[in-house]
Formats: sequence, structure tokens, C-alpha cells
Amino acid sequence: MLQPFEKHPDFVVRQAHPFNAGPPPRLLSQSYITPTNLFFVRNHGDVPEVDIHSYRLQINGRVLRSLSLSLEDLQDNFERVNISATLQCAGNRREELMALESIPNELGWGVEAISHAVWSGAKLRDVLAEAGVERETDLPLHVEFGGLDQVERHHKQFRYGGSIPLGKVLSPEVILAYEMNGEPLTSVHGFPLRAIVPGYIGARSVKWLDHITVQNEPSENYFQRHAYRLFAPHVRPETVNWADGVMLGEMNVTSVICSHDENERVLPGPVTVQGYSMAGGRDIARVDVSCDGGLTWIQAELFNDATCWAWTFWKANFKLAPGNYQLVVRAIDTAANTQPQDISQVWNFKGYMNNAWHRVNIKVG
Ligand SMILES: Nc1nc2c(c(=O)[nH]1)N[C@H]1C(S)=C(S)[C@@H](COP(=O)(O)O)O[C@H]1N2
Ligand SMILES: [Mo]
Repeated sequence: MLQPFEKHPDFVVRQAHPFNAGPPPRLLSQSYITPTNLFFVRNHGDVPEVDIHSYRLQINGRVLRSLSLSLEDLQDNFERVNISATLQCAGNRREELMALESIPNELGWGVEAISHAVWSGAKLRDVLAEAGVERETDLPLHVEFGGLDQVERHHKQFRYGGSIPLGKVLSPEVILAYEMNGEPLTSVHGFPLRAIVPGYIGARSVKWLDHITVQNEPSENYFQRHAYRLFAPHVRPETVNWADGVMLGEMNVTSVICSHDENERVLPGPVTVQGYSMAGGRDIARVDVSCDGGLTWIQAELFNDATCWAWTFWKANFKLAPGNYQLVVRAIDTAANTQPQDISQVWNFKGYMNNAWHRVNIKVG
């Protein structure tokens, strides 16, 4: 099938308008660096067409000098850096939460709302240094990213946006990216410029950047104040107090099986189980894999590119006689954070941050 935005023929489209889609898990786990035509796409509105000649990024708010930068200004005047970083949507694995209790009006992602790329651009801290962040305040400042795309929610039209704390912005991994895997950004991934905030939920890596505003408070944008908040499992839309939720930022530790589909039939003998794991800003220390629903575990072999902003690929070999098996994976990061055992422990009515043990049932024989 011919896919929009030059995506792979096997790309799985969850929603056509706006375009939301991702790769089949097996293909995802075949390349450590996700080819751009397989990189998942999460859009809240239609992809804006940006005229590169008139394009300017505005930098304003609590800065000494407001800036208005063309793409060329940004490329010519700031050091170019490459960051190997994995983006993961906070809604990754929502499908499993939905199986426990329905989550209306949200996308039912499987395990494919995650991908890895090498991003090139300017460090945001270098650009903000040029603007001169006001320092006379002891308040923890926030940096808002505004996008050019129009979104509709509750019959209101507005632009996508979000923010991160200034402390994170000053870290060298946060960049304004104009290239992805050595090519200019494609339209669907944010051409001409996007934020890349490694270790944070994908929602903060704002595409089609229009402005960056240094301010006293987190962004007032719907996607910061309302959406992307985490509530306790007992909270429901009817009982929610929106101010109570945790404003999501850093990603948690997770791991996923990509090599097998639910209820897949495999031949007896050697079975290789493979997948990814990830922790927001920490290294993965260990990945445990079980073939008996979590009664016994073996340690997987790990592979990553040695930065904590990148996912870790893992692999474990079993020898299986005919029968029914439940494959399970769990990861442990270098701070010994690990994953909750059951979906019920992480269920929340918006369906974010599912990092329960990942389970896949297979039949051997
Ligand atoms: N302007 C804008 N930026 C955005 C979004 C969006 O809808 N509009 N979606 C966000 C979300 S929720 C995610 S998970 C990532 C996905 O990035 P990708 O589409 O390049 O994979 O982009 C983020 N940046
Ligand atoms: Mo997302």
C-alpha cells in the first residue's frame, strides 16, 4: 500500500487525519537506528506546510534580547551537534491498558510509538545564551515551545505547544534539530525545525517550532496544562480534578518484546526473544526475560550505543518443547528502578506511561 509522507509500505496507520502511525514491532527491532520511513508519527493536527524563505524562529520572554532566526542563521551561527536519541510517546502501549478498561478518545498504540534517530542541530542552551536568559530571579523558569500546527479540541482551535524546565534546557542533549538521520527533517517530523528533548515524553519534542518563550510558569498550552498529566488508577473523567495530575516530563523505565505477536505459533527448539528497553536519562543495567509468566528468569544480552538517551536492544535464547508459554520482559536501570508487574498498577484514564511487565503468549508446536 502506498503510504503518505513517504512511509514504509508496512507502516501501520492508527489514524489517517491527523496522521498517526508506526512501524510493525518486528521491523522496529531490526534496526537500532530507525530508518526515517519507519519512524513513528504522532500528530495532534494536520501537518503544516512551512515556507522556508519566510520562516523565522522567535525567541522571547524572560530574555535580555529577543531573537528572530532563519534556519540559515541557526545553521551558520551555532555549533552543529549530533545527538543519538530515542523518542517515545507517553501513550506507547496504551492498547494493553484499554484491554483492562476502555479509554475513549485516545489512540490505541501497541508497542510501536517509539523510535530512534540521530538528530543534528544547535544546542538550545547556546541559542538561549545568545538571547541572554534573565537571571535576577530565583524562580525555577520554564521554556515554552510553540508549534505552527493548528489543533482542535472541544470546538476550539489553537496551536500545539508545551514546556520543559530551564534546568533541562541547560543540559547539552536538548537541541533544536534541523536534521534527522543525516537528512533535513521531513514535513511530518517537523520541517524545518523541532525541539528534541531526550529522556522526556515525546510530547515535549515540539515539531514545526514557531517560538521559544522563557517564562515563570509551565506553558498554558492545553497539551501542558490538561493533557499529558498522570492520574491515580481510581480517578475517572467524571471525578478528575485536572490540577491534581502529575505534569509529565521524564520518561520511566520500560522494556518490550518485539520478536513475537500475541498467540503466535512457533516451532519447537531454539527460540530467540528480542526487543527494546529504555529509561529516561539512565542506562539500562539489566533485562530479565521469562518464558513461564514470570516464575523464572534469564538475563538478556544487551546492545546500545552507550548514551543514556538511547534505547537498549536486548536478546534472549530459549529452548522450548511443545506447549503454551508466556514470554515476559522487565528491565532494571542503573538506579535499580524497575517495572511494575501488572497493568492494573499503572492503569490511568488517559492511558499514559504504561511500563508494566510486557507479556506475550505463544504456542510452541
Ligand atoms: N507541533 C507539534 N509537535 C509535536 C506533536 C504535535 O502534534 N505537534 N506531537 C508530539 C508528540 S505527542 C510526540 S510523541 C512526538 C512524536 O514525534 P514524531 O511524530 O516525530 O515521531 O512529537 C511531539 N511534537
Ligand atoms: Mo506523544
